[in-house]
This record gives sequence, C-alpha cells and structure tokens, in this order.
Amino acid sequence: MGSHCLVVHPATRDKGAPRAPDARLAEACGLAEAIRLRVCHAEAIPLARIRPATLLGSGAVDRLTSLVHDQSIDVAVIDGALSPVQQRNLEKAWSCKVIDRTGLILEIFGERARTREGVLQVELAALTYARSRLVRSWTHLERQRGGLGFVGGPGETQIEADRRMIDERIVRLKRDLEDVRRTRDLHRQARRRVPHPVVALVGYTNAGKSTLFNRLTRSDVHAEDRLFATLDPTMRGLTLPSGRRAILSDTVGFVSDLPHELVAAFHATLEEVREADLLVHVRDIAHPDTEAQKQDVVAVLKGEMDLETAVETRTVEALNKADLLAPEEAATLANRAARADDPPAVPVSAVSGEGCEALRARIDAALSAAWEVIETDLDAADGRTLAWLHAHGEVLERDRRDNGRMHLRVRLSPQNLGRYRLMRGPGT
Ligand SMILES: Nc1nc2c(ncn2[C@@H]2O[C@H](COP(=O)(O)OP(=O)(O)O)[C@@H](O)[C@H]2O)c(=O)[nH]1
Ligand SMILES: [Mg+2]
Repeated sequence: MGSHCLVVHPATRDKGAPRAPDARLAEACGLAEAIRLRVCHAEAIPLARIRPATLLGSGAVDRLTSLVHDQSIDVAVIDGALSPVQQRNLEKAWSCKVIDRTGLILEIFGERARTREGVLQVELAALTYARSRLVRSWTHLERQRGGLGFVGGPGETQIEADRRMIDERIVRLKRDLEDVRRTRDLHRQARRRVPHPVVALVGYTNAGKSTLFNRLTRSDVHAEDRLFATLDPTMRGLTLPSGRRAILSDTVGFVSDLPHELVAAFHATLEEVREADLLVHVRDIAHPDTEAQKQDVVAVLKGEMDLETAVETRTVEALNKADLLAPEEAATLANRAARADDPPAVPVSAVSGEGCEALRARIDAALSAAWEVIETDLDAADGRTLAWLHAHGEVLERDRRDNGRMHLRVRLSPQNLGRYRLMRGPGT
C-alpha cells in the first residue's frame, strides 16, 4: 500500500490551551493514513524558535535527512503551516515531496467531497491555497531581483500568467457555486431517491469511524485498505437486527484547529450529513480531549450546519475505544449510558466488536422512532397550519406556487405525523 511517509508535528508553545503534542501527532498520522500514506516514522519536534528558511532547526533537518534516506521516505508531512520557501528548502534537503497541514487536509477533502457543492468548495479552497503560494513566491522573486522591477523576468511572466488563470477559474467556480446553491433543492430531491434510511457516522479524525464502519457493515476490508474500493467506498448497506436495511455513510472527520481557509470546504463536504436520517456520533472515549471534541462537533453541527434538531432528536453516540479504558471506568461508562438517555449512548469497541450488537439495536430503535419526511400542500393563506408545522416539525423546504398554494417538505415525528393526518384528513 501507499507511499512511505514521515510525519512531523512542530510543537510550538502556543498561547491558549494547546492540545497535547502526542495527541496532535496521532491525529496527524490519522490524517496521513486517510489518504493511504504509510507512516514509517512520526515525531513531535519542539520548536524553541522558528527558522525562516526551513521552519525546523538545522539539527532536526539534518537528522531527518538520513532517516528519509534510510527508510526510503517519499512524502514528508509537516503538521503545521509551511511558507512556499520553507517547503521548497525542505524538499531540496530531503529529496522528497513535502506537504503541510493545509495541503494534506485539502487532499482528504478533495477525495471525500461527494456533493457538487462540496467538490466546488474544495476546488475553490485548493486554488486559493495555490494562488497564495504563487503570490508569495512571486514577491519573493521580486525581492531577489532588487530594484529592477521594470524588467519583467521570464519566471515572473509565467507566474503572472498562472495567477491570471487561477483568478479566472476562481471567478468561474464562485459563479458555479451560486448556481448550485440556487438549485440545491433539485439535487436534494435526486439524493432522496435512496431507497433506505441513511445513517451517517460523524466525529473526529481517529475516533474510529472507518473501523466502526467496516465492523458494522461486516466488511473484511481493513479500515484503511481501499484496494477494493467501489465507486463510492464510503457508503455501504447495513442490515439491522429487525431486518431493516439502512445505508451507512462514513463521513469526513473533524480535525482540531482546522485552518480557517478550509472551514467552508469542510462544511460543504459535510453536506451529506444534512440528508441523513440518523447521526451516529463516534467518540474516542479514551482520548484526553474527548469532552472538548464532543463540544466542537456539536457546536459545528448545531451552529454552522444548522442541524440543531438533528443533533437533539436524531443522534446516537458511539462511545468508542472502550477497550482502552480500565474495567471500572468502562463499567461506569456503561451505567451512565444506560441511565442518561439524552442522547442515547452506547459504549463500544470497533476493534474487538464489543458493544457493536447493542449499537446496532440502538440504531434500529432510533430509526423506527425516526421522523418521517412528508410533502404537503397548503393554501398560502393557511397561516395556522403553517405555524403548527413550524412548531411541531422541521420545515425543510417551502415553495410558493403560482396557484396561490404553498408546497412544503416537513420532517415530523411519528406522533405528530399521526396528528397532522388527523387534522388534514387521510391522504396528506
Ligand atoms: N483500541 C482501539 N482502537 C481503535 C478502535 N477503533 C479504532 N481504533 C484505532 O484508531 C485509529 C483510527 O481509526 P479510524 O477508523 O481510521 O478512525 P477515523 O479517522 O475516525 O476513521 C486506528 O489506528 C484504529 O485501529 C477501538 O475501538 N479500540
Ligand atoms: Mg476514517
């Protein structure tokens, strides 16, 4: 499998509350593995000060040069931000490809974007990233040329041309994105033709989503092994204890301290979560930051993704890696999960399989209690029914038709659906 890779986490002493370098390093390895790089060596290197030419100190650069050579490393991942100059200097020193954190995450998003909006948004982020590098190396060249700015060197012209091409492409992408947003409803309808309910796994990178995905779909394929990838390797059928069929979707993971220029692309790659009937929030319960991670995930889903109702009524938590806890901790967890049912939480181990049957049963129960999406027509003047639907359901779409009627798509709980049918008569 994949290229041999070296992962370096430059540990700066950040202000605020930095997460532990070990956890950060583990996350960076998880990100590298997500694009099938084989991590041969990983280390956190404390940065007392930043060296402008190579970021890392010369001692570290030299030491890693022999390591890169000895282990036939093809790619070095620097889990931080590299300037174009630093990237070039490291590539020269190590004679291998070097990518930084933003570049790595862009690769992952690029592979995982599924909706049209996601694809466009990721391409936009990638071009903006590429452009910033061109501009910076361009000003760097300019500086090298001293005061001779009026003599356009050949390199300069080429970069100017590249930059113009990127700008044109960016303008076109932004226009396409507008179009996609305007016609989003059509895309949605097309996607809703999936014959089974969709269950989406969400959570942090390294929480174990892919491992659980494989465990639940009884796949023989190793979590990271995409050799047998079908057209869309992140969706598979799932048969639940009651015999109900569902589609399980492994989504792109949350990452800590997401570079801000990637936030829009990240949200767009999560678009599919919006259409899911149930969310399974996979948590690494043995991670020192597990609570902070949970809050991050919930905040993004509720806030930026506007999925407040989904988080509150259609989420099951999978408390994964329970095998890493001491027995008494695991017992406490299981007891708490059994009592506090808001949201339902099931301790599991995706690796040993423990708890997975209970999780399947939970998913089954949640789906049978799940809210249903209905389409309904109202008289445009019928404010009372409209208010009722807003108060009791989740209004997904609302179109005013020419004939003075209003067409709605609403998600209702089974109870409220019953009430609505009583109110409006059968055939609603
Ligand atoms: N001990 C233990 N390790 C796990 C468990 N689930 C996943 N892992 C490990 O955690 C790492 C990340 O798993 P992965 O499924 O790729 O996480 P993802 O990024 O959320 O898809 C891998 O090394 C897995 O072997 C678990 O239940 N217990
Ligand atoms: Mg994964």
